Amino acid sequence: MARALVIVDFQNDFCPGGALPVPEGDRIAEHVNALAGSGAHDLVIATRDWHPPDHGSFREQGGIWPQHCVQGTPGAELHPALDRSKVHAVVDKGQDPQADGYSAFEGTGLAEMLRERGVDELEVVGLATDYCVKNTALDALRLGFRVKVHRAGVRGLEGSERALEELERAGATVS
Ligand code: VGL
Ligand code: ZN
Repeated sequence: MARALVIVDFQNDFCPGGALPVPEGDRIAEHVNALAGSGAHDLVIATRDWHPPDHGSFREQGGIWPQHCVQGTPGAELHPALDRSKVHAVVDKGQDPQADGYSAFEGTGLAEMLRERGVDELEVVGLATDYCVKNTALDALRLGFRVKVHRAGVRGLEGSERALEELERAGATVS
């Protein structure tokens, strides 16, 4: 069986200076790069929040977020501090204008990609702990993957602790 590292939405718009900045979002880089380069994963995946310009989660469309991670814009690019040379595949999420698309499993084919490669265990890091990291990890647990979340590799919009507790209750390992 195989293990994958999933780096959730480590993008410019979720880092300081971006459109929807997560406090200290850029501070995960060192831990994430160390994990990606550790050789402990058979597959390293980076997800991108990848919204159409009229995504329903944007305030202009009646949603709750400022416009962020619009497909093809600099804000939607992976953060430059992420060592791309260790990333095997990029998975784009949040493309359906009508769906929140917080989870990297929503409409992406990620579960099939992982199963094809025999992955049964996921290590999850990235941004934001309380939205896309949480929803991705909860979906992974529901789908039957073992899930480990690295505290040093996540940051939240409203903090991380509540989401990490919820993930532990749902069966994830938090370290
Ligand atoms: C996210 C809010 C809106 C995330 C994405 O990546 O956690 N949060 N879109
Ligand atoms: Zn989004």
